[in-house]
Amino acid sequence: MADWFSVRMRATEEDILGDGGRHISGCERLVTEDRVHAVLEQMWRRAKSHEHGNAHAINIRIDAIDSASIRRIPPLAIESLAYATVKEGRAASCALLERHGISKTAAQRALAAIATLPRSMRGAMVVDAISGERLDGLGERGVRLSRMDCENEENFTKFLQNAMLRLAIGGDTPRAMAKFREALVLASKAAAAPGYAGELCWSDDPNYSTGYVACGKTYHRISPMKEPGNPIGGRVLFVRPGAPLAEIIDYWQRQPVLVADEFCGPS
Ligand code: PML
Repeated sequence: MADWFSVRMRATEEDILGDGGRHISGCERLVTEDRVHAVLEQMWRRAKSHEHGNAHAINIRIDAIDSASIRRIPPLAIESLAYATVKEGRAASCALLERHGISKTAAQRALAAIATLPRSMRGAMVVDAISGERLDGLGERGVRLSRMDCENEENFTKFLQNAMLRLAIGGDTPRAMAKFREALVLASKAAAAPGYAGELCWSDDPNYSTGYVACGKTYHRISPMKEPGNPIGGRVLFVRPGAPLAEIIDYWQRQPVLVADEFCGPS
């Protein structure tokens, strides 16, 4: 059995305000030993060339993972929706969430919470799917999902490329492909938690206006979710009222998860 390693990167700007420094970029991988070196190199390049600025500190942490502890899950199904304006994209996101048991109040509060963030968060806000109250109490840090990846990089890439062809998502750059890939892995892991209700997310990358809503076992890629040039993005994870919050957060942060190869046939 191959040995697996969780590799995590977090890059921050200089800590001028004494609060740990502004988050610039992060990355989470779970790979076999033979791929650790290549992943470290990708992380280094990403941290050094981010549109949010120059990284002052780059933290990389590697943890050995017991392969018997890894849980294998299916990826979410993929759909794509395109609109003429941000207003329409956000309205469609709300409608989708509402159709999957998230109240209008919670959906609208989540949209407003992301849109009015003063700066990027490291992790996600966890929100009650009915009241819209934020539950994690983790402030600007939020809940960072960790220890996740696809089981077979080559097949997963083909799976994503097939989905892009099927949905006529054209012209995407390698950077956009990487964002889509990472977001789908994260959203699939998030969705496999007990008490999970859905997710709303868009990127803080000023040049990337596509976001997504995950609900009903589907990743709905939606564009545009923000105006070009806007550096504010974020992620809200909705949980059902009374869901076991500590257990869910522990699963999101610590449980090693792979999107299993057996589910990554033609999408
Ligand atoms: C992020 O940067 O964390 C959000 C990425 C959103 C990706 C949307 C997509 O391209 O499917």
